[in-house]
Amino acid sequence: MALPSESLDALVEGILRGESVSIAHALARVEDSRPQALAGQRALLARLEAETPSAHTVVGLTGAPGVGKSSLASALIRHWLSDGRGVGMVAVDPTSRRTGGALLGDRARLRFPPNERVFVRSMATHDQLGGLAPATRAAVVVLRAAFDWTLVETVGVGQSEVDVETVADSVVLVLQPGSGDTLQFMKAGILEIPDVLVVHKWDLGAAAERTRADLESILAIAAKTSQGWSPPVLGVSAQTGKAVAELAGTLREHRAYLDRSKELSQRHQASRVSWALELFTLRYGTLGLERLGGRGATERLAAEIGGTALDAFSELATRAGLAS
Ligand SMILES: Nc1nc2c(ncn2[C@@H]2O[C@H](COP(=O)(O)OP(=O)(O)O)[C@@H](O)[C@H]2O)c(=O)[nH]1
Ligand SMILES: [Mg+2]
Repeated sequence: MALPSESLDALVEGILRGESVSIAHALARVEDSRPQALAGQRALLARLEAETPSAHTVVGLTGAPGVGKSSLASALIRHWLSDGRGVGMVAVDPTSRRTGGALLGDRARLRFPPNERVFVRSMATHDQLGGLAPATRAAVVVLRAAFDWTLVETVGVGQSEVDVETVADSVVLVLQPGSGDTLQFMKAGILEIPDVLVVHKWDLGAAAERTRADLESILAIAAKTSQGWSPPVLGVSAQTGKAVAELAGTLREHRAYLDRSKELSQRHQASRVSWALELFTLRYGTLGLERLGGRGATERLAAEIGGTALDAFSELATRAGLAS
């Protein structure tokens, strides 16, 4: 159901001011997966995309469970708040077998005083195809309209349903001392090289230094093919606060690089296309894709259609003769 236009105005204004009540209301609307919710979502999304301040940045924090992503997010959020910036966060836990305790731990780590300009949304899914990814993307659109910085925490290294690079402007891979498996993956070229690498728990000493040295030797090989931005490796500790400010500075620099190189608009376009495709595949499956000539053709079509990801999704459904 679409909102009357005055209510939509009030909702969008509340979000732009970073008001929790408006943000929570909008998140509930965009997370509604019923088909009849689509029209209202399209209107809201179009308004938010048009009015999102251009300076916002979405940062993906990814890495294996336990490396300290939530703790690092908390430290970054505190840094940004003390710098007068507002922060939104989506913490995604796509693994169904994790205990409730782990999630509760995250919630404790990510608690802030109610008067701060911060909004944290935790998302857990209990099955593999829970529609988690579209909800994450939609939440990001709401949060980035409200705050300068939006963090998305996902369990990375290939297991995640949400490909974090299709939601984030900057991707930070968090490793801890002894991250042998991840390093092997990188060496084998299985992992995409993220924009920033963090060797976390730097307070652990020599083991952290060894991990950084291993990482730098892998990157030295990869750097020969990279152009423009060389991913820096930072030794950080959320526990002691070491290099948290440096990480925030690096994220600012990466954002400036994205602007300069025009990569930002390319990433936004890729994100729009992958979201439209994901919604379409979720709703209509291979039958839908076949009607449009297969996955590649559907993707090209989505890229040609203007508007938001939801507009593209609706248009794809219409062209496939499947719109309800
Ligand atoms: N030594 C050390 N331990 C940390 C640091 N940050 C977090 N931890 C611990 O690492 C564990 C996992 O942290 P968490 O933030 O939940 O990791 P996540 O699963 O990646 O989100 C917890 O027991 C934290 O107390 C750090 O900077 N140094
Ligand atoms: Mg976590």
